[in-house]
Amino acid sequence: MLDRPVNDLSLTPNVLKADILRHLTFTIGKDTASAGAYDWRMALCYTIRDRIMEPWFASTRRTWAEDHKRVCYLSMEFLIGRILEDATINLGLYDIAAEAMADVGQDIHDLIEDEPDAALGNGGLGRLAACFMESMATLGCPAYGYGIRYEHGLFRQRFEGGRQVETPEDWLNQTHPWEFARPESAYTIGFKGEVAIRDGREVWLPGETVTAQAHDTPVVGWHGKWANTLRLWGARATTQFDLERFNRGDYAAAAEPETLARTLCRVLYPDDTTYQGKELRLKQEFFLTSAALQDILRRFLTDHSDLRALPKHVAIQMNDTHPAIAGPELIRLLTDEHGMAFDEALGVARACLGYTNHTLLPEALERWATFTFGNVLPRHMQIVERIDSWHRRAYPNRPHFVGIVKHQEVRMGELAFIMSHKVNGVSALHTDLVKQTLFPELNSLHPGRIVNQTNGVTPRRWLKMANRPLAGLITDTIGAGWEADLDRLRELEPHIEDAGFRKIFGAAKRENKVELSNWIRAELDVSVSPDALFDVQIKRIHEYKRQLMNILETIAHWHKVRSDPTANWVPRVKIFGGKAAPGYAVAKEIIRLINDVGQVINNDPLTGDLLKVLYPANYNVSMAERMIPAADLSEQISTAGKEASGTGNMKFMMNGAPTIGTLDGANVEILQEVGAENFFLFGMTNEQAMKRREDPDQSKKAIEASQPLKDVLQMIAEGRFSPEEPDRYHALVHRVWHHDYFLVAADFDAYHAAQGEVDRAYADRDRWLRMAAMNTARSGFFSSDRTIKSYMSEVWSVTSAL
Ligand code: NBG
Repeated sequence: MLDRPVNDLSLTPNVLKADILRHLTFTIGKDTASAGAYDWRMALCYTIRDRIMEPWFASTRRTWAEDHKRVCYLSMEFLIGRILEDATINLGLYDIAAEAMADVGQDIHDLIEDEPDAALGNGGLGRLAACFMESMATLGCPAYGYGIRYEHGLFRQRFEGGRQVETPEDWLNQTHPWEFARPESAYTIGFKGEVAIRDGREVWLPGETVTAQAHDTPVVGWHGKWANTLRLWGARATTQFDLERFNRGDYAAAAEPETLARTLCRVLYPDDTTYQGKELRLKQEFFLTSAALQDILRRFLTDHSDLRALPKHVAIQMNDTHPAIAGPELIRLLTDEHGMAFDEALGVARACLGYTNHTLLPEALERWATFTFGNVLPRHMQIVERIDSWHRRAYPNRPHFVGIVKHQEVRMGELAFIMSHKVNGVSALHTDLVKQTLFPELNSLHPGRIVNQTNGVTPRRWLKMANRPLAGLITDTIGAGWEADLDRLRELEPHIEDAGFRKIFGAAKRENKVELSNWIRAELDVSVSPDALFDVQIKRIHEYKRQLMNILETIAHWHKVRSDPTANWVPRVKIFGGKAAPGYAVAKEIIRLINDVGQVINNDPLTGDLLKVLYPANYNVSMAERMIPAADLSEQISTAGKEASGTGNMKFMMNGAPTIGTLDGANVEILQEVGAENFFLFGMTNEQAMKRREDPDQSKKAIEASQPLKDVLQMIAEGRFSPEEPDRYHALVHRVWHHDYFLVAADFDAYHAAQGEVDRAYADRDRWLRMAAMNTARSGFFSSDRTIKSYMSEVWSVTSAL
């Protein structure tokens, strides 16, 4: 079915073509004879961008005219990926644009592939922020996303001899056609210095300053009905270039202010689960937060005068603790700069602020040494102490060990909690654990403050755009409109009984698998059969996500196949994707092991096409869009209690890939929706895992009891996968035997058995197709539209402006 342009029904390919040619000439400065892919892509981007202006301006005007309450989403990460295709589809312009490009001899696919992937995030947390921006635009929820315009996004990954090598990402080397620089929206951000008393009031006299300058990118929702702004801050030197010093020959000193500015927005910290005590990171967090809050107050004050009314007009969401300095900074602005009394300012700030927790891993909960914190933000240190003593007085039952400042550290989780009117977890299980294990005391002091908001993903990008064959089948079967009303996928269920439907469903999946196979051949020079079972684990490499268990099980499977290669095995293609934080040595060893194992297995003539192990480098959003639609099996095998939610799991489900997984994060809710018969559940629960860890010999016992696992570890230890360096993995093997905190050994047999069950199910084509289709049909709950509606009513008290 053809997409229709949504704003302008008279728009034809010819009209669009004229625009493209006009941009090619006047914006890009090229003629058709000399234009390359880059030029054509730019011309197309500007043409599409033009069509976003009208809904964008209209949305802004409407928000102001109606004085509508708005959401400000503060996040250190926005993992947006490519924009061209997504925007074109949301505007209903895809078919017209494809035709217009074909008319000038260009393939729109090639142009789409030419766009750099904006990787301003590490993983789930950043991609969630991007899905939320799209859903807020789709739902007409007035919103600003506030982030940092990193010069280098997440590093680019290469493999050298199987090892991860990082190189800088340079997405801004080319013009980024979607953004508008707003030099007039600039704010001074201070650091360090001292606090003085002036007229009886504290004033902060920063020792260093930089200027935050806005860059706006419009985010358009489904059918172009609404568009919001993603405002990313860049930094520039506040002080003028010091000509005097320069003339004296003191070049380095003359450039100091520029260096600070440049450094601030240079890199995204490549780490999503371990916290690094870097002063620069704290400065980045404050830079983002202060710029956003100053912007929020400036906008508010253009047509209001009473700052006490702020919570009626803005909801500010802190995406994890990274912007948790928002509490003290908002208090500082309200008191020091606008003269409000402390207690009143605290009340106003708390009524505006909400905090989303994204992880229970203790190493990811930010804490700053009071020395560092007080040095970088001396005024905020005072305010934090004042918040803490206010809280202690207001809640006299507060146990002595609870508080923001403890053991000479500022604890950002506690700060964010105390300064928010709502705190949320990101899946039902995670939220329970936040209540019981992370903030039990604060939870009982503030009953009802912690609420659950199960994550979701945007079906426009992850189904409509990424999986055309399946999206087409869905529209043909239940009609248009499901894209913005994903519960309607349930209407597919009765059709699953129909063999004809199942056949087309299978054909759609196969089409995606053929495409992925072709890509794999081109990228990795390995050929795989599209009829094999595509078993995919793509996510950050972390011990708790247990890629190690997956590769150990792969070896066990390989061993079995080798012992009887002519038996009736289900051919498998094991696909891995993901980056490890550069400083995370164990994760990097796991990457190397996967690559080493792949080398051996992929060249084993005995197993041939029965088993392949693939690990394309530099996993990112665009690679996910390619892999998820082609996946048969979704690996969600984290140690129970460790994955807060997961969002990849939801994308696979939508695209008709059943999950093999543990009772962790949103898997629990996926299982509930799809039913046990359509999910391969295995492994310990969180309670069992905690109990198991009490036994110091638990992993040893598990290995002794499992012949397959013992054999696998033996093979690795003997250097079967690293013959040139047999003891390469001694430390890793030793870890599994003796320090297996993530319970790889203890869950291994259950996982191995579940994989056997997967093989049996896949061998029965009809059974498999039913399972796969059922996953799609029951995935409606995981639309981020549902999540955002729930935030709007339960956290933000914001209504749709549509
Ligand atoms: C991640 C969790 C995921 C979750 C995303 C989005 C961080 C700190 N946390 O399980 O690990 O899906 O957040 O909520 O990146």
